[in-house]
Amino acid sequence: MNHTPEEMLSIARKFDTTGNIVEIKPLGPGFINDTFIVKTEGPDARKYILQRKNHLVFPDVPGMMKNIELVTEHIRRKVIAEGGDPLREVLTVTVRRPETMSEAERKDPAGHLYYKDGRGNYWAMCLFIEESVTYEKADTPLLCYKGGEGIGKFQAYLSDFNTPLTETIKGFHNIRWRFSQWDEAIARDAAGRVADLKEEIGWIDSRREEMLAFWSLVENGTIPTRVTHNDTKISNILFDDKGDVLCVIDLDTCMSSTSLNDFGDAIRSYTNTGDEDDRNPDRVGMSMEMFRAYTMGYLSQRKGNLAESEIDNLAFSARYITYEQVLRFLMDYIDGDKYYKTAYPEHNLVRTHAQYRLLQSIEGQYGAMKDTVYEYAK
Ligand code: GN1
Ligand code: MG
Repeated sequence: MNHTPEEMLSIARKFDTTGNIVEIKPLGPGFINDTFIVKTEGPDARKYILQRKNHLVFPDVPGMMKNIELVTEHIRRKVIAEGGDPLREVLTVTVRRPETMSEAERKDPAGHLYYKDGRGNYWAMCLFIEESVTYEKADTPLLCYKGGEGIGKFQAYLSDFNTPLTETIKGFHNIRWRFSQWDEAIARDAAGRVADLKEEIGWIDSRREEMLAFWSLVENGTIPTRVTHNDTKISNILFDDKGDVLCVIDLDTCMSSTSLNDFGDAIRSYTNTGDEDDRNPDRVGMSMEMFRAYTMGYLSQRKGNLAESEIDNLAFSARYITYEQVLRFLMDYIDGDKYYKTAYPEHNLVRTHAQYRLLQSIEGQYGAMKDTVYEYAK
């Protein structure tokens, strides 16, 4: 569903940019949303990020944008109080130009935060943060340490955030909910692929009980609920040129859940010696050195603030989130590739195999991971 340059320009002009818009170009390999960079010229020229938010994945884009406004305003107050740069250390949402808003949009409490075009697409904009660096992989332990420290700070900023947030994706990291989707996907067999996936389906089935046992601890309150990011892979973090975390981006899934999601998903991403979708599973595995560095950085910020149940399950969260990712890639393959963008027909199956190899590697090093957590939690 492509938009003409004229349509893109007219969409971008709905937002309150400074300067004259001179260029709109696609950016990055996002799996869910379509992202563009918008350049303006003139004395107050700037760059902006324009996104078409995937409303099939996020059914309540207005609610999601309201979450993002609330969370970024909260963090901005903290950044200012610490003497930081509020335009670089937290995302800044670019609001609508008031004169482009309809009466209904003015009445909508989130109406200034998004534009819905004539085709039913939702668009939102934020400032582009200049001189920031992103990574697809973590190549050094220092980068892992810094990434852990950055997410630790992000969670600390939000530790006193008390406004209820919209659940932007139902049951996002709730494995009980994922299993109900999974069982339906298997029964539907929409793409006729189930018969050829006996082995892969077995990987999911054999771990069902231990995953449910973990999630029960969240459901019964043993593991507390906090405001968490829920998508902490390395490419969702901006670093500065000194290697410190500058800003946490991609706040679409920021909502209440367990802080363990953020640790687990980061370990899934930072410690992988191969790629998330590596065609050669022999390249894939968890680097204990990277695990140690990330854990050290994260706990340097959070150790006094986590419950014992969180510390006890920190290492397990990497198994949980990686398992969930295997399930989600495989379920999408079974469904006929409806959720994740794919670059080739078997892409979701390749992702499934690569993430499964990572899961096995994490399981094999689980004892050492727990020891490392306790070492830095002291
Ligand atoms: C998606 O949106 P993005 O590319 O940061 C996905 C994550 C997955 C990740 C796998 C909303 O993240 O949950 O872990 O791909 N986001 C959503 O790379 O489903
Ligand atoms: Mg992202």
